[in-house]
Amino acid sequence: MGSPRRGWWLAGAAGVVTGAAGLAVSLLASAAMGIRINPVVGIGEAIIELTPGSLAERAIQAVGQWDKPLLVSGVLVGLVLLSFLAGVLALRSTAWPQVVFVLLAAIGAAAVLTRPQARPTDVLPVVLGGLVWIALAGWVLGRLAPPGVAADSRRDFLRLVGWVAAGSVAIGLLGRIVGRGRARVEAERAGLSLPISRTAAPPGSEVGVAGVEPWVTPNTDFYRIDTALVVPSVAAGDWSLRIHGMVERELTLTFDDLLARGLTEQWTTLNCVSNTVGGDLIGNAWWSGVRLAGLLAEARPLRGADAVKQTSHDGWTCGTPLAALTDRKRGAMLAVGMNGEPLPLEHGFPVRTLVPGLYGFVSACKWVVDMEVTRFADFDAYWSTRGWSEQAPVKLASRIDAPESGDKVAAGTLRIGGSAWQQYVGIAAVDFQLDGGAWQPATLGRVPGNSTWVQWAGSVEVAPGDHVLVVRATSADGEVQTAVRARPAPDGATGWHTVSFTAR
Ligand SMILES: Nc1nc2c(c(=O)[nH]1)N[C@H]1C(S)=C(S)[C@@H](COP(=O)(O)O)O[C@H]1N2
Ligand SMILES: [Mo]
Repeated sequence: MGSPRRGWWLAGAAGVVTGAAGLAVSLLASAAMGIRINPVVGIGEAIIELTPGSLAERAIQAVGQWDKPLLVSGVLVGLVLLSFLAGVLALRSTAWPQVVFVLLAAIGAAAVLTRPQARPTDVLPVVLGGLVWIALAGWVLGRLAPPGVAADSRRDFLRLVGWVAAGSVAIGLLGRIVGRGRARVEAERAGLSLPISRTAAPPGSEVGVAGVEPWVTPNTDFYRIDTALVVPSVAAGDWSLRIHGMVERELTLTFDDLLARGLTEQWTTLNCVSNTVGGDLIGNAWWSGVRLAGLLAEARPLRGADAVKQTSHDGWTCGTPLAALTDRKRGAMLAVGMNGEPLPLEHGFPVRTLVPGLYGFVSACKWVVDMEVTRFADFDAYWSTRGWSEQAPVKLASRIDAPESGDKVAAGTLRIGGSAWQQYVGIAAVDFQLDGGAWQPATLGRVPGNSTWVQWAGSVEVAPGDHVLVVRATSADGEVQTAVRARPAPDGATGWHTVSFTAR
């Protein structure tokens, strides 16, 4: 392997390349997922937090505005040095680089997770980068371990390190591009002033039982489901929607065209067909948008059309019954606002479809750019080719939020509550049953219209011991929620939500 000195440098360089590869993957994942606290930011901010105030002040006085760039460079230099060390240690044993990189990943994860605003998912990029480190430590640095890289395979080793270095640079560049695209659209979104209002939950909608999920779901807590690995970054100025197919008059709308039609606003609950009984893939928001019934009336669908195939900017498709979009009472819309803000990027900025009463996978197309009026018989949408139904109206459902399964509560009078929903039909009543006794009527929160969930509340007397609580809703159509258990696939779960808890 040439002179020992050169072997030493080569090993260190391979270590640095390994370190850079994991970091590049992790930064790309952060950019793609829209995570602000990437590992470098996390460690930098952790250092700021851990530095005694007086020392930080003196440091800032010494370097002025350069404090942040210097901190970031410092973090990177630290990573380079430790990666170099990992490479050199690989000459002794394959285990050493693994130990160094696992430690580094653990430090990164701890730094990210201890940031005050961190969400648990913010750690995923660090985990991904850590996995790359561990894989490369075995695959690349493992070749350095005794007996070491033989002279004849030295060129192969250099080539491998070269490829990994080139890959890291490519991933790093991609991360910058993704991050910039997103940052540009985020900036545009922050500067948009839409003619939309912000509204608090209507009086009486909250039943006031501790533990019941709020009637309005804040945007940051709203469940998110989509197939996009990278959230599409579509600027409002670049967006347009084409309505075509079986229509007399094709329409193409820009974002300004859309706003010029005038916005309507409404409370609507959106839920996912994958939600299990008692699950939380459901949220309720104040949506601002343009009614689809009016737009489709302008396009004048042809006789025989029964569906609209919607396509998103990232190529996802769904099929929606034409009748649900043209039904003026239902209030299907192209939404631009969610809880008084432009749509968050994750929820479809700049425009997404919202159709009360249909599960999201057949209606709520985010980043929607194309609507083809057609026939169900003539196309397959993304999920209908994967075992899910072509049509999927929301099923009648109810949920217990308080108590939760496994709770230990005080014996005596217990306040219970949760929510019930069947959008566009509405909820007439909710009943609950304790320990197999008689069904008792719950009191319901007041709701505006029939397309939101409804909170319910009640009181039960619980003696010390184990208890089982069951809930069941009745729709405004008189349907009583079925006890028959069905899985989410192909068109939505059914069954009564049941909670076991203990009183003492
Ligand atoms: N472009 C696009 N839109 C989509 C999806 C998707 O994968 N891609 N998923 C749908 C599904 S399955 C649901 S439940 C809702 C979820 O909307 P949300 O993420 O805003 O809660 O979006 C729908 N719209
Ligand atoms: Mo969904």
